[in-house]
Amino acid sequence: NDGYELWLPPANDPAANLDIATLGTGATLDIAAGELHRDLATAPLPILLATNLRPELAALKLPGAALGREGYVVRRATVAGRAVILVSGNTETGVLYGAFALIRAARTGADLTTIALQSAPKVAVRVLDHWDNLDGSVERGYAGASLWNWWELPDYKDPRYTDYARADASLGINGVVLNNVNAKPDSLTPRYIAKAAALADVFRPWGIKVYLSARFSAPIELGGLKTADPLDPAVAAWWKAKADEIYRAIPDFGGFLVKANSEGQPGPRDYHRSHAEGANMLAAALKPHGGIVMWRAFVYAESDPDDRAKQAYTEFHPLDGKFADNVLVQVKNGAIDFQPREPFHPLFGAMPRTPIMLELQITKEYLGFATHLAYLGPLFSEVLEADTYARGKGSTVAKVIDGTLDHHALSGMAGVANIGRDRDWSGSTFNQANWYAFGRLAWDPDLSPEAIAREWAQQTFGPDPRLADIAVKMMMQSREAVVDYTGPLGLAHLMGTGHHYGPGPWIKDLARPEWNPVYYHRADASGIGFDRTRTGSNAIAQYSPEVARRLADPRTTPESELLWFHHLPWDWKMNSGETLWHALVAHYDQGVASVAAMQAEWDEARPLVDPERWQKTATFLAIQHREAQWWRDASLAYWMSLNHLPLPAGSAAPAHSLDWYEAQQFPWAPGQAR
Ligand code: BDP
Repeated sequence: NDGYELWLPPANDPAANLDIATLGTGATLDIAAGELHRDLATAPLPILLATNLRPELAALKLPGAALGREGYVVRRATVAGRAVILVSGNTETGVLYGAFALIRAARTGADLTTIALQSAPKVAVRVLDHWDNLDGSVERGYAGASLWNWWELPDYKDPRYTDYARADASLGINGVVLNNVNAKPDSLTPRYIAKAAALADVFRPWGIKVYLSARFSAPIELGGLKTADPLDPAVAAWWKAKADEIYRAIPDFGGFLVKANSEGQPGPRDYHRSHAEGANMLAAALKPHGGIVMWRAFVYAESDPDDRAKQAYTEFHPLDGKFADNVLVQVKNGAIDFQPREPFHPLFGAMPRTPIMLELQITKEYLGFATHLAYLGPLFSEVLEADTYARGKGSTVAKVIDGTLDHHALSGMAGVANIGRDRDWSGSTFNQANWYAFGRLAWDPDLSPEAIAREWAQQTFGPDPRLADIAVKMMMQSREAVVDYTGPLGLAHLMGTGHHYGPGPWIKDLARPEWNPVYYHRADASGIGFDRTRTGSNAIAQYSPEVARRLADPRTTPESELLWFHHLPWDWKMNSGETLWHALVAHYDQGVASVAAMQAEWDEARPLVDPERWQKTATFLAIQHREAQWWRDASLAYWMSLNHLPLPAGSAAPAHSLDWYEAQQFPWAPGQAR
């Protein structure tokens, strides 16, 4: 088993001969029926697929409005005198999602004779952001080359595109941004629009819309204009014509994703215009066609000497209420950059008049690439469950981004994809779970990451509960292990330069201060941590007063975020009574020990898993163990060079000197920006 079938291995039972019927016809309805034939081994009753609109179903009084455009009902019903399992929704897409829910239920051991499912997505725009370049490379991708074969498109539509769409649709993912946020203008040329249109044709019956990352300066590069100033009428006209052109090729085009004035990308600030003025100009071009703009708030400027963690808020908070109604502001989970743990971004809850979407990173840029096992469900849920207190207790990030807190119909969640052309799509079996968890949480941000892990494991490995138990146990400890060996107690951004793999807490000579790990940990002989309270950068003031009050005092700050918000002496007494230094060392040791525990657990799974997936995972865990040790040893060697403290009794000395760790080099690492 090479993992190609993801969590949807076909039942492969031609004898099953299931009785599956549809009322009416349609491409999506046919796909839904096909999926049930493909994936279900048995069913206790005939299965009937139909939209609620069918007169045959009128007597059933199925929920209508509650399902919205994409929700479904799956339940026993009697239709035309026959007992069936009915899969229904207001649209064919709803029926398709219902079919996948039925498959999921069957695969996770539900009794189909009593099945009664009803669900509608809480988030409207559920997109994967592919950071795929037109040259076939993937920025921060660790699973091979880009899935999109731009060379062969639009003529050849690799069947793999359909398999990809199946996987997305099985989770309810309804949008795909095809190209890197660091966008090239070429993706907006007629040649590439035709290629995007070919992919859109494949994805459409699976309920998936195509979006493009747009380079803000394209009117100059492609249109020959002198400026990309959003208030210049010629610029606005260029974008309007471009949008019209795209919609002629892709009538249901989703819209643009924009990274502007960030890390060298052009944007409205180049013309002294605001992000809102830039976004609204694009939004106006898309509006007549029903398209949206996803405008990223990931900005930090060279010219701004303030704490990097504050800059996005400083820039975007004053713009609340200034964005057009088809703009979503896309905010990363934390204020820095997809670290293994970050406190929630202060913009959540702070812009009530603007729909804010959440951006998560599924690809593990800062969590050991594809080789380390880190199940991200707990990371995703941690931010979703975080309470912003924006409208009092219970104002969770989930409620901000699903639009319920501030009554926005437009809502969204984006995940930076971890998908490439590797046979197993995501570089490892367990990385598939991160794609899965993102999709499930985008549908329902309140799902439990542990429940998601279990349903993923059962579908991926088969129904044996012993195996699912082992997999879930490993998964649920895995992300914390990475936090422990890379940056415990709120430390972050301590990685090597460029590739972002491996430890580099000593790095201090990069051109911009905030690129250097020393900027983030601020350690010296007397202490460690970034003071973001009133005596420091006062970043905590960007949170609601309730949250800020808790964060102002190290005693009431969660220990997991302690050094993110506070600079403390090495002998600071933790709540446990031990010193900060000893607690820090214990976390590093725990990180390495957790990986060893995962290895032992996976050994137990050996008789229960196919050899191919077992072996690859076992090998990767061995790499992870070696590198967890490296992270721990290199970090401790560095901290000790500053604090000159001995290690607590029982904690082993680093294997090498600090010089040795500092001298380690990578000639090449996958996924780097080019
Ligand atoms: C950073 C990545 C960089 C991306 C950037 C972004 O290192 O490659 O371009 O995020 O999100 O984490 O724009």
